[in-house]
Amino acid sequence: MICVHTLLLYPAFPDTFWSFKHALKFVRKRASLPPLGLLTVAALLPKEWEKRLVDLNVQPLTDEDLAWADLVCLSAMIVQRPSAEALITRCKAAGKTIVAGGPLFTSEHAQFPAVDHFVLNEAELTLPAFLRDFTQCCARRVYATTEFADIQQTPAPLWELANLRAYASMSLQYSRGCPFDCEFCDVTVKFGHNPRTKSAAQVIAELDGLYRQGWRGQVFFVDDNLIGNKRALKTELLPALIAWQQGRRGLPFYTEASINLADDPELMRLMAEAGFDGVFIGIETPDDSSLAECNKRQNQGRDLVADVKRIQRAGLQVQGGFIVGFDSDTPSIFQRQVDFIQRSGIVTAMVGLLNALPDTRLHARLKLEGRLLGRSTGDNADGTTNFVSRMNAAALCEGYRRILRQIYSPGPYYQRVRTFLREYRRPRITVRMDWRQGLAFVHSALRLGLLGRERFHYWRLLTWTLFHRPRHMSLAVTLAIYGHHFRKCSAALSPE
Ligand code: B12
Ligand code: SF4
Repeated sequence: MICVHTLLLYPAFPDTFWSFKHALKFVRKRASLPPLGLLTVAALLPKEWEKRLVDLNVQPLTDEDLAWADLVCLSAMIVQRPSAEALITRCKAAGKTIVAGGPLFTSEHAQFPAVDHFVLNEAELTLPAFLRDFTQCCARRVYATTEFADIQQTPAPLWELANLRAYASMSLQYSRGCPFDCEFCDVTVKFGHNPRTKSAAQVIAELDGLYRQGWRGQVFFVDDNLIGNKRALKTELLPALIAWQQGRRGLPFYTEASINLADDPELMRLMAEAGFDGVFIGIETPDDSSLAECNKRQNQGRDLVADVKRIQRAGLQVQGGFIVGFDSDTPSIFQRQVDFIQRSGIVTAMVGLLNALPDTRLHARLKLEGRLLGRSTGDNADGTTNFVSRMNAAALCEGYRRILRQIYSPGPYYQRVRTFLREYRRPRITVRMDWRQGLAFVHSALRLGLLGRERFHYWRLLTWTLFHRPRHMSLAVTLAIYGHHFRKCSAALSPE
């Protein structure tokens, strides 16, 4: 077998709410998470091939990297399109062969004429055929499939290719797919409705791998919906994680799940016991007709604030995704979203404008109705949308900005942190305090407590926490830093 020098390339993210760029500076980290897709692809490539990862979010691509490479493997989400296009131009100018895969190319490969080969959908299924043809010098341009992979066969990601210290968190995937069917979601298009899970032994082996590499921080389970298969979770994975955490300092986990988590006290208890301390939930909207419109049936007819509080009381911080711009939305939606977010104590509230991603049912409907305006930027929180909304576009845009101004301005933001800390039960496992946390505190005291316009709120929060929730002090500082990031991003979108 020949040895191919393979350069795995991950384009830069723009500076968005999800980049956490302004918060990462406080802890001296360069990016939130490593590119798990590419690390998984690396594990699927022949062992004999030499591999190098360049994640542009943590390091630049050098001419030496390019000169070294025989083959470039490129991955990207839609939001990374500008950086991906620049990388394609640079790699082609250097005469390199490019193989592209991942969400951007799986949805829109026709828009990249300069790319040599597309290995689309799940690499477990499409990469073997490409590798076979490539080594026989007869590789086709496109490899795609409509099947879903058996992820019990997926190898552990090659963590050793990444500089773990550059990242705030590690990622790990237990399942793919989600049983629900929200109209705007492209996860189910790409990964199906039947949640496929890895075995508990695979996940434990991946955690062992991370631990061996010296990782002692947070781990994000990047599942679309961790609780898609509750039975496997309760009987296999969570007991295995609980056992794994015993006898070691342990790693804190966070994940994504649907709101019906609140209906299952046993599941919440097991998750907290296993080390989960946070969960991202697509709340979307407090408006039942908008929920019906997008077929988010699991959120309908519920007291969503009470659900959130139940999850917080179980020891899981809820981060929430919210959307405005549904056809059913009326001008009252903006204030209702703000009120909801404030009452729920969801500190990390990611509010976006509805966008139609390629291949989704929403995209198909809007196309049929003649309302599509063009392609989405891939970031639903950049204040743009790609279809003609029912509400007047200027009113929608202004209402959206008003939400951001209100929820991230210091008064309501810090109030929300207190609302949350009142409910939240301290998680079982926390990250060990190290010099980075100490530095983050000093940095925040200077930047936010001395120079920031939120200084009054900052010290009020810390004093309140000291007296009422002293064990949450480090979390309070972290959330104050997040607030700084959110304010920076929302100010860029919505200058006062
Ligand atoms: C983790 C994650 C993140 C992390 C990213 C961390 C990182 N460095 O990658 C964070 C939290 C930062 C994030 C943010 C966002 N994300 Co995100 N994220 C995910 C999530 C949940 C998991 C991705 C993952 O790691 N999967 C595990 C790996 C193993 O799977 P994979 O990447 O798909 O790779 C497989 C294949 O795609 C393929 N493959 C991938 N790359 C390559 C390359 C080659 C060469 C080959 C051959 C194959 C191949 O092989 C792999 C194995 O099968 C996905 C949901 C999902 N199910 O994909 C959304 C998802 C990727 N995110 C999405 C979006 C929209 C966003 C945001 C833009 C949110 C927003 N504001 O609207 C932000 C943007 C970030 C920013 N800074 O601006 C969309 C992307 C849609 C699209 N078509 O582009 C997804 C699909 C979720 C969704 N539908 O909403 N995200
Ligand atoms: S619950 Fe989340 S992952 Fe599942 S279909 Fe809805 S938006 Fe997609």
